[in-house]
Amino acid sequence: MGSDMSTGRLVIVSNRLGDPRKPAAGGLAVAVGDALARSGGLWFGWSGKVVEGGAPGEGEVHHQRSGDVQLVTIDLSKADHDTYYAGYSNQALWPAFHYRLDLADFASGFFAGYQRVNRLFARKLAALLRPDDVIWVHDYHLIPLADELRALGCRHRIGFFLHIPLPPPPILAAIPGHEWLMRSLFAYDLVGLQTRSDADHFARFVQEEAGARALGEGGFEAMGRRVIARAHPIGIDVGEFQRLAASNESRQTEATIKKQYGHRRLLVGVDRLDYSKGLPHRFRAFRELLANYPENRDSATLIQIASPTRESVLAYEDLRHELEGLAGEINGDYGELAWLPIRYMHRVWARRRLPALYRCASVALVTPLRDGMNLVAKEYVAMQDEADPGVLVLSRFAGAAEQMREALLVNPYDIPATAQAIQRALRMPLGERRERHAALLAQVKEHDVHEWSRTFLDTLSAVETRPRDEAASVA
Ligand code: GDG
Repeated sequence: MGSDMSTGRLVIVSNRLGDPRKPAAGGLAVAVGDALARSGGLWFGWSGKVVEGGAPGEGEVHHQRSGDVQLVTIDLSKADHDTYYAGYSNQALWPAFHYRLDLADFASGFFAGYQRVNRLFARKLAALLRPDDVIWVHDYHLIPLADELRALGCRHRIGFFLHIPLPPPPILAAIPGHEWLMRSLFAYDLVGLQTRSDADHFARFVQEEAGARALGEGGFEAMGRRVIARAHPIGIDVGEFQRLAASNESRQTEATIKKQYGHRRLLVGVDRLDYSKGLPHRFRAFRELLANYPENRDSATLIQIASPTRESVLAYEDLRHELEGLAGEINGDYGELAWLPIRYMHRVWARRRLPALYRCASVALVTPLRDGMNLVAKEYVAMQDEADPGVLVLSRFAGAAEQMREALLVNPYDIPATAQAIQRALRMPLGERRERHAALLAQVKEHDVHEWSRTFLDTLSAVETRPRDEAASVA
């Protein structure tokens, strides 16, 4: 049987690390920071450094501390970075898991690099493990990590959380080596997915493709291994955002934006510049709004932050050009001397100034074509003035749509219908806005990031683990 987790050290593994002590770190650092600090934990991942000419499958390890937390990072050779990270993770798994097989590149060199780096991570991490550690692995870069650890004799409790969607079986089955990926997931004790529909896809896939037997309550058995796979939707740290919003800088930014755009209606979008986020569709819907509802001309202004990401990958460069073209066209067709319909910013907006942007916007456009969860939807809701809240227009294809039913849900592929929903959001009476917002805010507060990590780790600690000998021999 597995060890008692209450005494165990938490070990987080993710592709990149955050610094849990930095107040504006955001993301995973906030999510797991408390749990890491409480257990004097360890966080392991890639340092972000790429070594030109470095040997594949090797990398220097660095040790740092952040308060009570140990941060251990490893450099990657250029060959490993290009195949494991830019290649298999971001040009095969990312598009395929976002239902974009058309953009996926399954080059065999990518796959070999992915295996090699997971093996490297396992080897370096195994040397640091203590017997009662509990390991929590994050995201698609590291799916086979537990399998590699088990092959080295690791018997720890290991959980995995997939931050991106898990597509339905016919899409998964198109991935070369999908049997291997699926088998790797059975090396975990617990697999957390963002939504019930992702968990359904998992259940169908393992039963149809791996002949798994369902044991109830998300449990499955196949190949002599057992795994529990459940929906554990991620949330945000509402308190952290409230603190950011109360800061001087945030208040000043809010005042500046309000002064500058006082007589306009602001719409906001905050996304990484990724094709999954549906940005060209959003711009087209906004153009349709201006074309079909002329009262918005000279008034509605879309502020779109598109933070740079994965710029070495061609599909991202294409997207950037498409968006620049669209923004230019729309501004050219509709803009006036004193009004530009789209303020498109291809840069990172400081996190401490995000609340101001959310608070000034009457409408948030969160319209991904596919998204694991989408935290921006939750951040926007958390930052609204309860007395006069803005309206969230949310894609039904964001994981968040499963929880946030009171948003205006749209199909982002349907441009006229999305434009209509934006118009409805802009005209929504105060009473309806308050009612919808109150329900959404209660949801966001109840299911915050702390609840997410607590319930995941509680479930992991309660999983009945089996002797590992057979698992090690299967691997
Ligand atoms: C993956 C999944 C899942 C964005 N631009 C800027 C900026 N951001 C911040 C947002 C938000 C975060 O980054 C983005 O989170 P999302 O959830 O929207 O999307 P992904 O980055 O694709 O994250 C996603 C998530 O993992 C968690 O599990 O929800 O589905 O794809 O916090 O505010 N922050 C700053 N400047 C920017 O320009 N400071």
